[in-house]
Amino acid sequence: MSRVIAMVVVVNLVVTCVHVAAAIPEPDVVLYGTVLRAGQSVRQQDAVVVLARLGSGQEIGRYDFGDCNADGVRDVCERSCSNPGCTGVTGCGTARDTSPADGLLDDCPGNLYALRVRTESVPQGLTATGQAAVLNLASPTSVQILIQVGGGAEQPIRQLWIDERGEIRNITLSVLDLFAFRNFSRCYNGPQGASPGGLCDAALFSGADYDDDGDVDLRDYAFIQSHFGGN
Ligand SMILES: [Ca+2]
Ligand SMILES: [Ca+2]
Ligand SMILES: [Ca+2]
Repeated sequence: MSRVIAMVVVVNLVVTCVHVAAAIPEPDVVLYGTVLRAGQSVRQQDAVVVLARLGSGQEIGRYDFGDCNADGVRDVCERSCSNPGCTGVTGCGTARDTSPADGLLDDCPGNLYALRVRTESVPQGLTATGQAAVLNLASPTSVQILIQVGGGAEQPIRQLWIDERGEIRNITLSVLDLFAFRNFSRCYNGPQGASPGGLCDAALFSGADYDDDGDVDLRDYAFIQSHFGGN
């Protein structure tokens, strides 16, 4: 009897080991660039957060303009303990701002966002963690990019397909408002069309390609309509 129990335990252990074999972490995909809100660039220390989520809702990336170095200390306090609400805050007044001395923390990308999106590969026999975009050329992972302003509700602002490890992309993100529609109009060039140039630079074109299929067409217009944030 005890031998049978021992065998069951061994089998269970083997099954458990196979079951929990997790995916292989891969280099993050990095999105960077300007975030536009009402036609203006969001600036470092503004209360704006950019997030990446899987279809399940799982967060797989976050960039907080208010804590751009992600050290848990609001950057406005990191700059100076005498800023409003910063007296006595641990870590206040410790920011480096010398190269250049421009009022922006040195260890952050100026007034740009830099959103690191976690990725993983899942060879046969391993299991996706659900905490990262799975890399699969035949079936790219759909990732939603959202924006949160002033601690309010998250608003979808872009769809993204991820299938390449370590990719770095310059994309102008925008709250979906009338200014986003204006930029869409500048970049609109129909299905499979390339950027028309002029006022539509590469980052803006990529930003107006809301469904991430390489063109700026009426499907992208439909994305603005369905996620329009007003004004
Ligand atoms: Ca900080
Ligand atoms: Ca600086
Ligand atoms: Ca498109």
